Amino acid sequence: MAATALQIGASLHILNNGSQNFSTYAAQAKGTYVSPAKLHAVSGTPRAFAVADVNHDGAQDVVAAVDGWLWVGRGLPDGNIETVEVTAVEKGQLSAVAVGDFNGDTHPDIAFAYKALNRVSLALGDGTGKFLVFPAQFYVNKEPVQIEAVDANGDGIDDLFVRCLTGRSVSALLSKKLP
Ligand SMILES: [Ca+2]
Ligand SMILES: [Ca+2]
Ligand SMILES: [Ca+2]
Repeated sequence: MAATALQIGASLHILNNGSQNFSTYAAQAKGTYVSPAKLHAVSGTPRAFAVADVNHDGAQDVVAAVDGWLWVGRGLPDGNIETVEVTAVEKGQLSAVAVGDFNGDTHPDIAFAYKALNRVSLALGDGTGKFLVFPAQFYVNKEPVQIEAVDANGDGIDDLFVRCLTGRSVSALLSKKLP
C-alpha cells in the first residue's frame, strides 16, 4: 500500500496507509535509521499529512487527515512523536490537509479538503495543539486534492490555494480576520 515519508529533524516519519499507522525512525548516523520503528496507530486510513509547529514549542508536529478525524502527533525536539490528539470531523473522502493561520490570531489552524464534496473545512487551533472545527464550509472546484497555505495578499493571514482535479484548476480562498 501507499506510504508517505517525511523527514523532521533527525527522525523519519512514514505514514502507512495500508496498516493504518505512522512509524517514526530515529536517526542513528547520517543516512541510517534505527529499526524497528516506533509505531503510532492512526485509527482509520490516513489520507494526507502535513508538518508544522502547531503548539508554539519549537518542535515540528504532524497533522494527518484520517476519515472522520484529524490526528495531531505532538513532536519532541528530537523529531519523535510524543502524544496524539484527535479531533472529530465530518466523515467523507478527506483528500488533503494544510496548516496555516487562517483567522489571524497567530495560532496555527488546519485546512482539510473533502474530495467528493468539493469543499474545504477549517479546524481552528488554540495554540496548545487542540483544534475546534469551524462551522462554515468553503466550496471549491470539483475534486480538491491538494491545499497550500500562503499569504497571497500580504495581510499577515494565510490564504488557501486548492488544487482540484476537475478542470485541472486551482481555487483560491482569501482569508480575513474573524470578528
Ligand atoms: Ca510543536
Ligand atoms: Ca489561527
Ligand atoms: Ca492573506
